[in-house]
Amino acid sequence: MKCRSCRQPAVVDVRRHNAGFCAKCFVRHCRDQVERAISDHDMIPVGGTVLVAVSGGKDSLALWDILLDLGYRADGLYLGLGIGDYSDESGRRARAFAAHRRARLVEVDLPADAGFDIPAGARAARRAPCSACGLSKRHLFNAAAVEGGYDVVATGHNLDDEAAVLMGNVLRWDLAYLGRQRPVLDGGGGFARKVKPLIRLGERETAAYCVIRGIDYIVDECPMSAGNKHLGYKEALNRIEARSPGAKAAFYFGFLDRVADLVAGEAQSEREGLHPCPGCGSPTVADVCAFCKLAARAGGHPPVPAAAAPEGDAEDAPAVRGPG
Ligand code: Q46
Ligand code: ZN
Repeated sequence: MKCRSCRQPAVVDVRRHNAGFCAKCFVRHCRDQVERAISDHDMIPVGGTVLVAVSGGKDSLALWDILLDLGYRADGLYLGLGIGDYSDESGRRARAFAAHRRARLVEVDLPADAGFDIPAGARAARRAPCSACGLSKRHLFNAAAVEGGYDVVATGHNLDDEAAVLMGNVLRWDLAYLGRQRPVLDGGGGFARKVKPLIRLGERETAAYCVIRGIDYIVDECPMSAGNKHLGYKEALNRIEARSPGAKAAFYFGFLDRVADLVAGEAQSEREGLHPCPGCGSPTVADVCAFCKLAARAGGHPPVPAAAAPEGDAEDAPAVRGPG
C-alpha cells in the first residue's frame, strides 16, 4: 500500500478512510483531524488557554503533543488516583512527556491532597471503581481548570470512546446522558468549558501516532477496569467495524449531525438549581456535591486548590502562541 498523500510506502492503514499513510503524512493527518474537530465545533477560542487531562496513556499524550504542535497554550493536568503501580507508572509517563516537551504539568494527588484513593473510595461508597473514579476525575478536572483560570479543559476521548459511550446511552435510551454527549460542553456557572478534540481519530490511530512520535505511554489497562461496560461496547463495535469499515464513524457522526440537537434540551434542565457546594465550592444541585460525599465516606476531604503551582514553575518553558 502506498501513502495517500505522497505515494511513498505506507506504514499505517486507516480502513475507515480506505487509505494508507507514510509516517510523516500520518502525523500530518492526525494533526489535520484534530484541527478540523476544533474548528468544526469551535472548541478553543483564539489565544485561549487549555488544560489537557493527561493520564499517561496514548490518547491524552497524543492530544497534548498535537495541541502543542498546533501552537496552543496547553498545560497538562495529571491526577494521581492511588491505583497502585498503575498510577505510579502513568504518572512517570506524564512527567517524562512534560519534561521532554518542556511543558507545564499541574498535578493533583488524590491520596495526598484529598486523603483517599480510588480503591478505598469505591469500597466505602459501594460504587463500581470506574464510577467513583469518573466522578472524582470530573470534579477534580473542573476544579483545577476553574481555579487555574483556563479557558478550556481538553480530554483525550477518541472516536472509539465516544461511539462506545453512545452505544451505552442508546441501549438504555438515557436522554439526559445523550443530551450531554457532545464534543463541547459550554462553561459557566462554575463549570469549565470541556472539549474533545480527538473525536475524529480512533484508538489505533492515537497508538500509531505515539509510536511514530516516540511517545512513551502506558500500555497496560487500568487494573480496576475489569467489568467496565464500555469495554464490552467497544468490542461489539469493533466486530461491526471489521465487517463494515466506517460504521463506527457513521454511528457517532450521524448522532452529532442528526440527533444531538433534538436531545440537547434534556441536559440543559440539569443545570437549573445549581449552587456552590458548602464543602468545596463546586456547583451542585444537592446539599453537598457528590465528590464531597464520596470523600467523606472514604475518610477524606475536598482537596486544597488544585492548580496552585507557583507561576515560576513554568519559567523555563518556551513561549507558545495561540493559533492565529
Ligand atoms: S482509571 Fe478510573 Fe479508568 Fe481505572 S478506575 Fe476505571 S475510570 S478504568 S479511564
Ligand atoms: Zn463539594
